[in-house]
Amino acid sequence: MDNKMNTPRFRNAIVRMPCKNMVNGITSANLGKPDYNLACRQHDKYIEALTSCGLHVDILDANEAYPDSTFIEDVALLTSECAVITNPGALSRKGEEKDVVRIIEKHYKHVEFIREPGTIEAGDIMMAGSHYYIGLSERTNKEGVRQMTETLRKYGMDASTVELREVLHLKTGVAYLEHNNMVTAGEFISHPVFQEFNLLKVGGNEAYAANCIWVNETVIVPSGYPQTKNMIASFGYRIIDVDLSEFQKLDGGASCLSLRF
Ligand code: CIR
Repeated sequence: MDNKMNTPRFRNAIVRMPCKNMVNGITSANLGKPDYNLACRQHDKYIEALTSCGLHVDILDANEAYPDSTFIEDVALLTSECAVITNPGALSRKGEEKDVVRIIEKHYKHVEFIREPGTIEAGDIMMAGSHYYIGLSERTNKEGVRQMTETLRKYGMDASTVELREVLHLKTGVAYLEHNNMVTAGEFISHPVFQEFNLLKVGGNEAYAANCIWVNETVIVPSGYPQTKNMIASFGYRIIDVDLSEFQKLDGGASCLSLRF
């Protein structure tokens, strides 16, 4: 990123190919097993979308040892000042972060680590300028939040905590689109901490689309949610929609599939 105070400009993304073992990923969605081949095609389109926003995309090989490893967002927080490697809270995801360190070290001089007993998954962390909102969730514990906050402060950034009640990760239900605009769904619509933003409120029937991503003035949204798409477009953003049905079956959305920096 060029500038932490103003609108950022992302230049890079890292993604990880889905693995065949994704059919055994963690899920609460009740939408059936994902189709691996279709997931790979959807993932290719997702990469195309990132590329069309001007990003160079590093594509890591699939890792069959970790069914959820395509959701690479959870294993690192990449800021303008430093990278922080997380410690996932889900048992089957512990260790998933290890083989992304090498690629991150190519891009970052400062690489920090969250350590036991702290757990954190970066799907719980949302950047808004140099401030980071950190969800306290089933995956992210108080010690993880403490370590992350301390690390961010060390590099001149700051953080505050948001307690989650219903969703898996913070960014399952909220997305910052820069320019003070924030997409919110469910429990976050009336959350006091977000009332200073211009809230784009997503209805319950389209809640999955609240997990969308701002990439250099384009917003990548999951396809099939026309009200959310039109609402975001009406604010002047370019929109790309990508079918993410196979990732939705594993509770994953647009943010989870990449690290953007
Ligand atoms: C999990 O439960 O860990 C995966 N099945 C989904 C992770 C989604 N990641 C995200 O929201 N950042």
